[in-house]
Amino acid sequence: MRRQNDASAPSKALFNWYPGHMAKALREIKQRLKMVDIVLEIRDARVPMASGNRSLDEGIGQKKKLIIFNKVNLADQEIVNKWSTWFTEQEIPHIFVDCFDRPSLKKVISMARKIVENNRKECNPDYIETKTKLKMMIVGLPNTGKSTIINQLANKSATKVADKPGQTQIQQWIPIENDIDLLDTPGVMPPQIEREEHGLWLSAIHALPDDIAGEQTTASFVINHLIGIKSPKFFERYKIENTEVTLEEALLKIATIRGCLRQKGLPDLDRVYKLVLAEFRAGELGKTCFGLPPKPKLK
Ligand SMILES: Nc1nc2c(ncn2[C@@H]2O[C@H](COP(=O)(O)OP(=O)(O)OP(=O)(O)O)[C@@H](O)[C@H]2O)c(=O)[nH]1
Ligand SMILES: [Mg+2]
Repeated sequence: MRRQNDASAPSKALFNWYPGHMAKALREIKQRLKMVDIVLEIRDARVPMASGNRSLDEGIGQKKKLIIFNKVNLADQEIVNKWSTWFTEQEIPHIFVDCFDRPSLKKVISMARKIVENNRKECNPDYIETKTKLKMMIVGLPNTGKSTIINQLANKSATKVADKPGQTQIQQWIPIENDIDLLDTPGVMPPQIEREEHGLWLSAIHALPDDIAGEQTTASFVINHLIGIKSPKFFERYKIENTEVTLEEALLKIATIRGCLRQKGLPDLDRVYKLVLAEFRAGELGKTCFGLPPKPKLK
């Protein structure tokens, strides 16, 4: 079921987006697993848990995996630190990166190489380290930056990128350095989004296309979130002085300050929704995360 421009409480089904090409992509990922040494799962640092995908995990099975939380430059550093501690405690290999920052991205390669080498040693105690080719598969939700990471590592525009979910449609091998091959794969959503809230988070970061939840629903959620966390950049950018502002007041103020007006000075809210989403996704309304790590269980 799809509804557009409806800010009322969205139904669960609203967020399910699993077109046929994703089922095919998942099948192809499973088929190619045998060919790779390690899977790099790309998630969004703003949504560390809900930008994972259980169906991908099941598909990957026992294959070694390194999680890369990309776009850390758009995330709240304090919350990122909490997540990093939590993933370390769970002994889940991971790294947070801004993939446009080359040195941090280079660490991905050394970490992946180490995991593969350790695994080879575990499987074969007589194994002697040799410089064999490293083959890595890049998987993850749509729009998390898989292709951008590959291009950054390859230092050229080897695969197409765009700020829209579903850009990559076919698998493609890309050689980087002399001894590494990376396999780019199309983004795969979970067949079911478990919590309504997660659908909103994934819409906000544009892992889901805007016509699934509707721009009004997603932009209203984003504005409420930014008011809730009192994001200074949000208030500064739209010159909103009252941090207790309501959604309706904020929408009117943004329309006025940014000239999103129809005839007779009426606010053009559709333009406001688009503007807020574009500016939020570009990081101009402040760094933020959705969700916190699970609390430790009381013993
Ligand atoms: N700010 C920021 N933007 C990023 C980063 N990495 C990727 N992007 C942007 O995210 C958008 C999506 O990037 P893609 O590489 O096409 O994402 P993808 O995961 O390959 O997407 P699909 O092919 O649709 O699954 C692009 O606009 C990139 O410029 C990052 O670390 N920081
Ligand atoms: Mg891509």
